[in-house]
Amino acid sequence: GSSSPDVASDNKGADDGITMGFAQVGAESGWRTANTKSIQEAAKESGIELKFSDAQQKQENQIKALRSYIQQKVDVIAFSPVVETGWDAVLQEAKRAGIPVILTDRAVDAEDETLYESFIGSDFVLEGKKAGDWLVQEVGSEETNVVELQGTTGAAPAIDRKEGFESAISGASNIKVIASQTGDFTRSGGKEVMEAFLKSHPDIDVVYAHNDDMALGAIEAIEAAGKKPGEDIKIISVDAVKDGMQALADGKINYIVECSPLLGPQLMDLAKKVVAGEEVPKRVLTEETVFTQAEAKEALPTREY
Ligand code: GZL
Ligand code: ZN
Repeated sequence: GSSSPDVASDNKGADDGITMGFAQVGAESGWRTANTKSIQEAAKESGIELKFSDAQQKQENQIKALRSYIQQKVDVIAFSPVVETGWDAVLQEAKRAGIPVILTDRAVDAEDETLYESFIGSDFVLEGKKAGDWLVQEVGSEETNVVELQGTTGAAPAIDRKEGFESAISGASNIKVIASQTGDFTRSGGKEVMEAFLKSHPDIDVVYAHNDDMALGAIEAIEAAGKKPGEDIKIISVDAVKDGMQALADGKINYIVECSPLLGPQLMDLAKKVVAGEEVPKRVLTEETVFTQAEAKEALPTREY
């Protein structure tokens, strides 16, 4: 045989033309931007051709994108379902077309688990629990009024972060959620809802925001009302994107539960295995931690997103 190595075997990872159709939620938050970047970079690095769509947070746009990928006969479909329900029909169509589906970031409430190969994402209930656990140890027996900025109505992270937080504080009768409303995971949403909360509740002690973007909007509203975020009104948030971590380091947020958007590399590995017909785990959990103000100061310089 020839002495020189076969060139084709050298460029590791360049698969013979896997095409992935990815239907993204939108560009609503810093987390989403980082998630999109991770997916696009990982596709490039792994030699997978990526067809990408942004649904502006509308389910009908995501379903349209999924249908177009089915028509284009891509090798694998991946998406982050903006809400948990309403996917069975289009997932059945993908199954009938023989195109495997991988869920990333958010889950679906599909009864039939054969409609997708794997779901890679965080445990949102645990994220909510971590937020509540911190508050319980932080306030002790002090009477504490909490207002909650919920994520997108019907989205798995919104449903589950609410559930996890409530379970963590359920044993502390001194901690009460006096108001809870969706800010749709955006800064403007968080600001508008917080302005309304401040008008109707003079006695707010804590804000629990389901993501940093809404927490950053709430900070603007709190400062506009002449109060000090992080002191007069404490803030707990989820994601740990750069802007959130900066506010944490600056003392305007008190605690952030990390939710990693860097799902790209694991997604591409899963996709290659799925297309090759290899067994993959039904559930892949993302690694993530928590940050206090001191830990944010330390982590900021090397923060990837
Ligand atoms: C969580 C992700 C959420 C982020 C928000 O995995 O779905 O959506 O927490 C984003 O910032 O909008
Ligand atoms: Zn559900």
